[in-house]
Formats: sequence, C-alpha cells, structure tokens
Amino acid sequence: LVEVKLWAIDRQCFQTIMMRTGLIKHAEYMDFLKSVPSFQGLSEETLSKLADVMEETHYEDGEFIVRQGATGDTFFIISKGKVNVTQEDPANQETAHLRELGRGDWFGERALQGEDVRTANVVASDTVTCLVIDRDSFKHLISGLDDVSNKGYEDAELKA
Ligand code: 6J7
Repeated sequence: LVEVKLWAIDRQCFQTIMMRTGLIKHAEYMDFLKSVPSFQGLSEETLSKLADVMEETHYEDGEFIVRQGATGDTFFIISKGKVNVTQEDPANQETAHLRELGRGDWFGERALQGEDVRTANVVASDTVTCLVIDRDSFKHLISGLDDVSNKGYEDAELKA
C-alpha cells in the first residue's frame, strides 16, 4: 500500500477552466486564420465556425501526413513546422520533390474536389502541427474561395 495525496477542484472551477481554455484556443485559432492570406476573403463568422470545428494534429519528422493514392476526407492548414510535397513519377518510379510548405500554407483540397484520392504525398520535414478540417466543413466554409477551388499546380504536375 502506498500513500496517495490528491488535489481536487470542484465542478464549477473545472468548468470555468475548461471554458477559458476553449476560449483562449478559439482566439488563438482566429488570430492564426486571419493571418492566412488565402482566407482574407472569409467573414468573421465563417472564421469563427472554422475555429470551432478544426482539430489539431501533430506529426514527427519524416511522417506521411498524406499519401498519394490513398483516399482522403480532410483539408489541412499548417500552423507549425515544414512539410515536403512529393509525387511518384509514373514514367520512372522515382519520387519528385514538388515544393516545401510552412506555417500558413494549406493542402489536401484535391481529394475533396471530384475524386477522393490524394494526388501527392505530404511528408513532415520537422515537428509539424496541422489544423484539420473535415470534408463537410470544407465544403460549406472554404470551398467557395477562388484561391482554393482554382488552385493550379501545372508548374510541377507530373503527367502520366
Ligand atoms: Br502543395 C501541392 N502542390 C501540388 C502539386 O504540384 N501537385 C499536386 N497534385 N498536389 C499538390 N499539392 C497539394 C494539394 O493540396 O498536395 C496535396 C496532396 O493531397 C494536394 O491535395 P490532395 O491531392 O488532396
């Protein structure tokens, strides 16, 4: 048997802390979303809805966030770290580096438009934090943005 010492907080106090933590997170997300150039066209109300539904995810250096060919239902905004976007070249089975993305950049819209298949790999090249948005919220809150819906990658796209 060991002696245990516990600290306890009451319901009221716990709920106040949870509420404040949520409010602080929400304010932090709002500030961040307002700093993303592509989201400048979104209203305060839309940004607030986004901040409500976003989920924070974390990745280690080298971890695949998105894998080419896999099905996907989520849109990502990078809030911390760097990622590499790569693509398998069907001609020679080699992996081509397309670009590097960092804080404020986003990806994953392709699988949410038309076919639900990921068209490139996105690999963490650092400790990465992403804010993830589900297909439904993407559709309602983000897909109307020209920047996102008309994003072209012709410069680097590998053709079969
Ligand atoms: Br970022 C980025 N650059 C490219 C590119 O040059 N070609 C393709 N196909 N995708 C690119 N991406 C992003 C885009 O958001 O990588 C994501 C991979 O998952 C893609 O969306 P996705 O196909 O859902």
